[in-house]
Amino acid sequence: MSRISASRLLSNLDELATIGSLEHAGVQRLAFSDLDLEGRSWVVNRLKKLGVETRIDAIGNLFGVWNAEADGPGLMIGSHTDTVGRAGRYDGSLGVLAALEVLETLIESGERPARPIILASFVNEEGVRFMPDMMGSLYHVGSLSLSDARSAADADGITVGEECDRLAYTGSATIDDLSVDTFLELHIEQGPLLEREGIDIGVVTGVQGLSWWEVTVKGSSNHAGTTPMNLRDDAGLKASKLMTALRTLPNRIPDLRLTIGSVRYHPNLVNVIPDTVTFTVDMRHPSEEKLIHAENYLSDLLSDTGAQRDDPSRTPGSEARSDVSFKSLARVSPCDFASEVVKAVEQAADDAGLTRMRMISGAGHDAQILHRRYRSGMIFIPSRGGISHNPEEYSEPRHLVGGANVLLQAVLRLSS
Ligand code: HGY
Ligand code: MN
Ligand code: MN
Repeated sequence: MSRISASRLLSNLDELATIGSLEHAGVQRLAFSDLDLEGRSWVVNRLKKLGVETRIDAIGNLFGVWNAEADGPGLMIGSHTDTVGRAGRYDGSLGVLAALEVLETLIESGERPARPIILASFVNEEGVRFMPDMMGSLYHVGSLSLSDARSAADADGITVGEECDRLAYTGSATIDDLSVDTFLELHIEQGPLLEREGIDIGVVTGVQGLSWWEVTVKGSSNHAGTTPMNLRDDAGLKASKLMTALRTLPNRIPDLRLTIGSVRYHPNLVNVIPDTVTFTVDMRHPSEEKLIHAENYLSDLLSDTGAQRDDPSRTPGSEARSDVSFKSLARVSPCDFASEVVKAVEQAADDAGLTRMRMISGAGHDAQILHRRYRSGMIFIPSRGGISHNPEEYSEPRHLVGGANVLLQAVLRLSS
């Protein structure tokens, strides 16, 4: 059985992790930043050294096209190299570098599969600076227009379009000539299940749904010392009550995961009562129906005056609040991956002599978006302690190499 080069994959992972490495630990390559471009350029250079044609599209997605002359429809493998604020070195990068390693192994073998193989590195999968997340793959499948993507602005009002123009980040290429019909993504699990079960490979059958919201609570700022407590209109107090109430949703909706990960106060000063608090809500659920249920609860909770909420006879949303506004930042439905791709991943894990189990993904991924256009699937490897989006993120070399070998075997199976 052909195998990837373990040492080359591991040294590439180490090398890419030096781009954006943070002083104490971790990596930061926020989408559409200089470091993000440097990370993408590193991949472009490696592809060029391999003699693989590189294409950049209008939002900055990178494609490495090999074996384009083959007759069959294209098979796409990849992930993302942008990261969250204090990231580990494997989230996204493993999928792109394992795809690079598969290409290099296939080229070295001298064999020519029956279809073009395309490495993909999608821009702004994380969505931490510019929303929505999975922006590059949403654009690629036609779910997000270029103008909407370019007009997304960060907290300082800088837009994606401005950053793309400043960095000369984009191109005009497409891969439409390759009639891609399959996408496969290798990714770290970012959760505890595989490690807990002692299993090498997660055969991902689908991804849970995601619903992100931004909530803004208004009050009036005033002097912290002179203003009696009963005369305050404290946005901070009102926001904390809403946050506490929102956090009861998972008790009402089993398997709902709700996170309030970002809270911004204004004017954010020690001796001033805040007049504005903006916070985000990240909700996830494997069932579309339950996710909608959670969204309805959220909307009722945020629309109603506090007093009424305790009254069981109240009609939800009966009295709109003027001091609370909220908007959806991102929304992706749960998806089930193509059974033939799931099967190919299972067989590839067996080919590689690795243990495997079926599971759904707790985290959102580009594959969840590519699924709208191509039959898609994912391969997971264990994350130590289930930790991710954190410099402590770690996967053992044997699992990194094992995952890449399963990707290689799945590519061979899907392109025979
Ligand atoms: O948020 C997520 O689930 C992914 O890591 N972007
Ligand atoms: Mn990721
Ligand atoms: Mn991530």
